[in-house]
Amino acid sequence: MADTQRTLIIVKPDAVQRALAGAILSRFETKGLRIAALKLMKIDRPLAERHYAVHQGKPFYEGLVNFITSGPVLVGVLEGPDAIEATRNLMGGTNPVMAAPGSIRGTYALEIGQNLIHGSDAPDTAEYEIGLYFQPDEIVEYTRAVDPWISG
Ligand code: 3AN
Repeated sequence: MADTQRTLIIVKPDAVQRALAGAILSRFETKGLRIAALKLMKIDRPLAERHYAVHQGKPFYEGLVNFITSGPVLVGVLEGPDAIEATRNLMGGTNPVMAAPGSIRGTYALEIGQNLIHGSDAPDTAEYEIGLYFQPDEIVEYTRAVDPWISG
């Protein structure tokens, strides 16, 4: 059985403005992942800079920080077997033009700078990113009646 993991997702400002937030969240739910935390918020510049610290100095960094702070986002923690990789696969590749058909980016997006969704890329980044957005007591531990039919 796969390891249960937690991962951070951000439904980005373009998704909220395009009224795709619910549709995108629904993709993760129907996959079987459990929502362990969720909030609508505006990311301020200091938080965006901490989140995207690894991209500092890259040509797209400034645009990336401006974009993620440009409007409300839905930030969440998803939980489930191999949640990090499962989420990344559902998101599709970073460049939506190349993203797999059927993936979130492959279905709804065309521009790398407006690619709708963020998901942590590894266990250490997931832990770091969850800690940026949530206090430990904001993450809810529970099981759903369907969980044994999804995993276990
Ligand atoms: P992903 O979001 O697929 O994990 P990362 O972590 O490499 O991709 O990049 C973070 C974000 O930076 C991407 N979601 C995208 O919005 C932006 N980005 C990455 N590479 C580029 C690029 N070459 N040009 C413009 N924006 C980029």
